Amino acid sequence: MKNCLFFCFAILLLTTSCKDDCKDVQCINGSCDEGICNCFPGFTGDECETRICDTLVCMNDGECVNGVCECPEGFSGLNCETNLACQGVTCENGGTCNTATATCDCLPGYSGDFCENVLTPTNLRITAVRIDDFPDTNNGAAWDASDGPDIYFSINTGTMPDNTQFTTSSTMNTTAGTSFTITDGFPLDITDIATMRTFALYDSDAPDADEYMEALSGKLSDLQLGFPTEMRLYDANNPSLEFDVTLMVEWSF
Ligand SMILES: [Ca+2]
Ligand SMILES: [Ca+2]
Ligand SMILES: [Ca+2]
Repeated sequence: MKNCLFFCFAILLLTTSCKDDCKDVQCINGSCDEGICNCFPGFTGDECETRICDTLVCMNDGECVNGVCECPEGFSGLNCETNLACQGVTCENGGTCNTATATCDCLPGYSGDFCENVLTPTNLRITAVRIDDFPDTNNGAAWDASDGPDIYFSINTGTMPDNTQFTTSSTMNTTAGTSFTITDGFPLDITDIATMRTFALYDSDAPDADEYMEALSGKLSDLQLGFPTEMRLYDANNPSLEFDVTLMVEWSF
């Protein structure tokens, strides 16, 4: 025990007193200066034991030389990650620069060298509808006596709801507050998105007459911000209106 104490104390003394010299410092690929290893090019680590090229990734066929990426013509950056072909090329409307051609690859609906032109859609295809909110009650009464309403969705031209033009199938006995998606009845192709339309929900009560639930009127073109894949029918000015429906759509140009 005594021996050990003395030994440990000696080690401690040694380490503190040797801080400023290189007696006990081993620099595998470098030279020692005041107790610190200065590594040769291409090496790193306390003892310069690590070859930088073992861990450095040089992209785009770059080659690691002495710890530095040497990039082929047309590329730059620490990892050769920058393709100079696209430098100064700014693509608009979500387009991305194609480094092979140094031109912009545009999202559907846009054209031009920089995707600056907005195309006019020729067709809007509705593939499904998701119902997120509908009136819980029929002016305080239950929609159906013993179970939930059997909801279907209609689209018609004009400002009044009309379930004789386009309707989906019904989702039986729905529960308020639970979203559901209807695909039956779709796709529906619409070429005139600027026409005034009414979107409505009904409770199917066949063989009796169906009950109208709620509706919203408007032009699909007013909802068009870019070319979204989902279009929400919702009245932001009247959030208490229990009607929140989202159309799943595809555009053609
Ligand atoms: Ca009913
Ligand atoms: Ca029902
Ligand atoms: Ca019903």
